[in-house]
Amino acid sequence: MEASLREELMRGGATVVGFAILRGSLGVEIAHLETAVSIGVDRKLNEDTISLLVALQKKAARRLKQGGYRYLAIPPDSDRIQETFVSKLYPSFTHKMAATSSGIGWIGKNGLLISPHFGPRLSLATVLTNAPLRPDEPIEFSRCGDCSLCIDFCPSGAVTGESWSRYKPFVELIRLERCRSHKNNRKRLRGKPNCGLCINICPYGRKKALKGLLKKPFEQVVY
Ligand code: B12
Repeated sequence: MEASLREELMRGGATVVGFAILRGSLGVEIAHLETAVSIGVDRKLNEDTISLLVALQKKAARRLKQGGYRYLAIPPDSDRIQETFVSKLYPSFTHKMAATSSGIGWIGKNGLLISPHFGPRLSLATVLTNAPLRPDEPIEFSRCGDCSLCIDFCPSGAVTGESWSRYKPFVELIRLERCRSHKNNRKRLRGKPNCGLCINICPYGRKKALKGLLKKPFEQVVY
């Protein structure tokens, strides 16, 4: 089922799809759905991306339902939906956890899921299920190395420079208050909160080298 589900989602517009077992990492309300289908789309987290991610989740859900399995689609932007069951799951669930666990990438110094091929430009959604999907290999350590571009270029000084690993997953990577207040200021001044410099500056997954900063994109660098 893994191969055909992955293929269907990729045909539907997913950039990457991974499978993971999240045993021991889920809250009690959802612990019975310990298998994750993690879906990444290489776009900005705008309305089109959200609609595509939601459509892909529906495809996955339909497939799982046909197979007689249970599922729960955790929406990409569920913090905007108040007072629903999924909106209350944040303390026990994050899309990034599903993505690292299914080998899609690691958590970079910029606090974002970084895919070796697409960098931090993926937006994420997850479908949890009790289907016995064979898991992919998790990525356990950061591959950011000595790179400090996101630290140097963050306009609010929010990136701490700490390194993520699966064994120290909640280390403070981003000073959230600084990131939030910068976004709020942008919203006040420009009408939109988007910043995204820590995405744009990341050399992973860039099509072109960063002129004067790096000789070649990181996707060609082997650690
Ligand atoms: C609240 C929120 C924010 C807040 C706080 C951000 C933050 N860093 O926590 C604010 C408003 C500041 C924000 C900003 C942005 N956000 Co935001 N945000 C969210 C939201 C809704 C919840 C995140 C959250 O609080 N989770 C709880 C905390 C505790 O977990 P976490 O930090 O997300 O993830 C940790 C765990 O997953 C853990 N982990 C990883 N692997 C494993 C494995 C195991 C076994 C375990 C136990 C743990 C573990 O490590 C992670 C880092 O500590 C998510 C959607 C979602 N539900 O996931 C989007 C999300 C994280 N945001 C996203 C994006 C794109 C952004 C922005 C780039 C938007 C923009 N253009 O400005 C910025 C980036 C800022 C930054 N550098 O972090 C994307 C990230 C995509 C990616 N490639 O990583 C998400 C996933 C939305 C999506 N559906 O794609 N965001």
